[in-house]
Amino acid sequence: MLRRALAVLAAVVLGGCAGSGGGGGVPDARVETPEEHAARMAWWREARFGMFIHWGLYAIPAGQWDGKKVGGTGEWIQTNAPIQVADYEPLRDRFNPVLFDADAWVLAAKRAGMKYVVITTKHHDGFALFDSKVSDWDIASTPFKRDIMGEIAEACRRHGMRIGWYHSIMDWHHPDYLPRRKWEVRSAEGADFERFCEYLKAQVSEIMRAYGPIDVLWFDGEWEGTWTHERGVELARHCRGLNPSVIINNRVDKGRNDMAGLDKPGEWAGDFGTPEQEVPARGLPGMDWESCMTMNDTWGYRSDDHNWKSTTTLIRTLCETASKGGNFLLNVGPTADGLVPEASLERLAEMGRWMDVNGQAIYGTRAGPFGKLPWGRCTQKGDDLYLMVFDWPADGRLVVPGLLNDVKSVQILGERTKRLWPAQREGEDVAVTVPAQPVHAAATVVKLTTVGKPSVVNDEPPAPKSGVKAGVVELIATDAVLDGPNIRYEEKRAALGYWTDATASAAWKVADVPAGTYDVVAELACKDSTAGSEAVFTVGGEELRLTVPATGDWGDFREVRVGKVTVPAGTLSVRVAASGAFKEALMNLRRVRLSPSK
Ligand code: FHN
Repeated sequence: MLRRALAVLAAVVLGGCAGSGGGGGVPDARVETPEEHAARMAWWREARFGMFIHWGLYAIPAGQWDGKKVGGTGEWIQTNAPIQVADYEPLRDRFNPVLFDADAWVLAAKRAGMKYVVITTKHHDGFALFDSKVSDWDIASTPFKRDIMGEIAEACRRHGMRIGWYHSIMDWHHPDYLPRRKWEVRSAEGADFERFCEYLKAQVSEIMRAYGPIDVLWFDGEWEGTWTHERGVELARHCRGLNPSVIINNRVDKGRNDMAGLDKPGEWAGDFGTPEQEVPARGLPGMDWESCMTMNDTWGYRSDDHNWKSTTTLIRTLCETASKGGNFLLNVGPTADGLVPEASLERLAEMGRWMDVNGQAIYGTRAGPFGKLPWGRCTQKGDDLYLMVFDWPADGRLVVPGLLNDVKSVQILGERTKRLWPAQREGEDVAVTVPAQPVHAAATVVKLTTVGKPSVVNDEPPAPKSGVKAGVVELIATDAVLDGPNIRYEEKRAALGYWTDATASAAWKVADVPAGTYDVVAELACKDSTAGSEAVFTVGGEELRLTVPATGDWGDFREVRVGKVTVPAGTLSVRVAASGAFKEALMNLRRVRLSPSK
């Protein structure tokens, strides 16, 4: 699929839009070879760690409007309040971030061990942080006037960092963008989306031409119906035509499976998948991907968001992401004055101290060979295994399960004696003798060099847990096929969560189900204030409806009887979705069980 997707992108860049009969007027459609693609992606795969920056007019209200708190992330305040365009525009006259210092921001990223910076040139509110020749809804029309993109680009080059531009397709300001928000008074009369696409292309051309070669284009806001696969393929072609080495994310096109970030099967433009606020349970095998996350709960600055993830969590997420072969794009949301919040700077500095010692376990590594490790994660580079140990063994024995190789050497990164540590074989496992105390509480890295290419017995991802056991059909959250926006598997709850969109669904297929009548039970949780949504369980050909009950909070799971069904023998399809009344979220769902009726 990846090679075909590359062919799509390459053909778009170098020839007509793939699958569209060669439009675009560029005759020489040449497919980028895997070697050329690998060369283009090389620095990005090496980097593994970058800084995301969400900054714009929304930093001024910082989550409040008309004296009231507005829910949601800071950069969505225009829609969440909501704020009519005419009432949002005066923010332009107040944007004067006199404390903005591009070098300070870029150095904070560099000292954290990050290798690239991706900053919002334009978010959904349409406001350009650069001096645009095609709009006065831009930085030049503010008291600040300075060209933020230019200063960031120069600082990145000064400090050896790669440059990424985030650019939103969705635009809540431009009169030609459609659809309008439901709450808008602004008429859609005369709006011409084709004209908007020309405007979008013109601004993308500006940010690609005005600042020298840009390394990453990070599109977003691609999910609305007006943006199409054809438009995405054409925009990607246009960008690669301006800079053949630019790397483009999958949100330029329509291939993103929402927050899960991975491409739906098919032929989509874009070089990497973009899971958001999570690390996919099994990574995204066979494709490049990057998990983007906030450090607290918001992308754009909110003055009231103090829910900061600990540095331990951030370091372990970096380890988790790299151990599955992905990049980690960690966000900061600067204030309206131009300062990165102190809490962010503290965490970045602490991550940097960890990376100073352990960076080799992250940079240029690929996914480790193990399916699951009880004590931590693992990355690999040639014959070196970087065992990133979160739970340090109290007995001084680190057991590496299923490692078939003999061990050439064992070092512990940052360990003061710099000595080698003994390893002995124990059946299929290798036990490494380690000191009583870890080097770093968040993650201590044991670098184990094998004799020959590492191979392990449990290199398969965990087998699906769903199936028929003793006549009972168990459907486990982790095996569900998810569809629709936001819904995702939450490791820490071993359940499906973020079921915040009424179009989302979870589905299972189970073979060899005996014919019979079954009682259907769901193990679910639902916060009291959100209870009452209507769910439909489609089991085989029957539909069971459930009004989702309150269970206390999102982590309070209990078994709820859904109903009774009769099914024929064979493969059974089960699907759970919202149907009818819908509150903020449908439920958190851990499992569905069908037990033979007594
Ligand atoms: O709606 C945006 C959101 O504001 C933020 O920019 C994130 C970052 O990946 N992207 C969209 C939500 O998926």
